[in-house]
Amino acid sequence: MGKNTAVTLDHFMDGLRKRNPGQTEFHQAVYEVSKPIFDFIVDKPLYHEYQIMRRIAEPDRVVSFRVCWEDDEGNIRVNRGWRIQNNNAIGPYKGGIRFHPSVNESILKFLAFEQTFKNSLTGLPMGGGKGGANFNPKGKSDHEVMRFCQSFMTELYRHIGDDIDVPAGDIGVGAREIGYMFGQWKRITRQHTGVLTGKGLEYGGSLIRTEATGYGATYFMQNMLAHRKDAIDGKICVVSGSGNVAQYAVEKITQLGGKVVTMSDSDGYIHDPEGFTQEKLDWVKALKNEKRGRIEEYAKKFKKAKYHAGKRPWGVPCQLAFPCATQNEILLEDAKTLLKNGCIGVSEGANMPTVIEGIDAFLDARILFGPAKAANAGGVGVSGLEMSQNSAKISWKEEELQRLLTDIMKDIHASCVEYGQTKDKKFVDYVRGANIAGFVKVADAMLAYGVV
Ligand code: NDP
Ligand code: 2IT
Repeated sequence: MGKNTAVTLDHFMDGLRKRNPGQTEFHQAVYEVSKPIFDFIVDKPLYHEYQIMRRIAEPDRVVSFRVCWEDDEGNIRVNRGWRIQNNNAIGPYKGGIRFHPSVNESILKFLAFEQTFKNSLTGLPMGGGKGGANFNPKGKSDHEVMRFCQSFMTELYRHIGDDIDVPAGDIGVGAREIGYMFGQWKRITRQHTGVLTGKGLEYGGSLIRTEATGYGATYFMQNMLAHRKDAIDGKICVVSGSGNVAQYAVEKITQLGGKVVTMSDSDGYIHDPEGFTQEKLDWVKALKNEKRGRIEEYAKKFKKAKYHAGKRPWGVPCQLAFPCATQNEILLEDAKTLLKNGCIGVSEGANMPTVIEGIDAFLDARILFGPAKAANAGGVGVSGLEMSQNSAKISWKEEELQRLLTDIMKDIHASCVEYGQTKDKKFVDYVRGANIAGFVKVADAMLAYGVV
């Protein structure tokens, strides 16, 4: 064995930045994970000798391809698609597909890297992957989206499989897109298996997959609060986003007695001081999912609410914050504002919504901070359950799935406490806990395989 034991975090990060120039989101995600891991493995030479972090931070493969399609006016359009297969040490690659104009290799590499640790935390046998395209579904007709999805799958199909790599939804990819992609996969391969998750209930989807990420992020907050003998009931909550994750976070928070006063999209946020009810939320679901409208409409319909164009909701005073839109949406100054206004808990429904300096501010203030890979793992957790149902050719009942989701979130919380609690038991650093708990299983599987 060589002498790789002396590598420091700085040296490791310097190398990573040099090998991946300009991929700032990827650097950020690797740094967030590596900080606690390098501390944890300082007296564990095997992980150094076998270059475990270096290997997890080098995707198994990055597939990039052209996606050509025809719009409704007969113009030929060209986009770029990717699938990043980061690590399959503990199970088939698994992770969502994102369609958004901002998508690039750096963003997908950060997401695939994060997914590896998140999936490990769920306790289910899933490796980490992510994919997507720089395609903007906004303003496109259903048939344009269909043609794009078909063209995307015409290349992607050769890289995936129910025991190889199982994609799902993410930003810009919901039930409609999964349907079009699954239809094309089935057509090309003549197979009907569980190769995608988030499928419609008629063709192999699982109950509560739609709800799972938002519900799960709320359960994670509930678990963090319960650990401090506190609860969501009666607390003012600020939520960002108005897509899949945000909608079901708002639903569960409201059911648990929290008062949600904001939702947002990329154009601005609405502030409803009276708080959401199920009725108002159902209106938002129809606006977003069926009419594909903008959140601004909410303030026209519900007169007590105000729309704030071009702004994020973090200035609205709250006790709990649920970022559920996208990466880097809580900057350092937003974190400071939240703290100043009395925020005591953050549960990240989105992936990497808080910048590193913001995370440090939350940890320094010792508030409850649930990092994405723990807090939003309920979505991929139920995807794992969808895979199990598909391979066994059965469907579990809703009650059973609800119980399994709450158990998954409880177990993730317990793993974070196990690895993240300070010696005096006065504080849980959930960032440290989640990263180490996610790392150990993947790392030990890699050690078992030797050098591959
Ligand atoms: P959706 O596409 O359903 O909704 C995304 C929401 O975020 C929309 O309100 C969208 O606004 C807003 N948004 C997207 N990009 C930006 C941006 N650049 N700036 C500001 N707002 C933006 O996606 P999801 O709800 O599925 O995903 C939200 C987050 O949750 C993402 O970080 C995703 O990775 C993460 N996640 C999703 C899971 C899932 O199961 N779906 C699982 C785990 C994590 P607009 O309509 O204007 O684009
Ligand atoms: O970020 C995520 O965990 C997801 N987009 C869901 C992945 C999945 O495979 O369900």
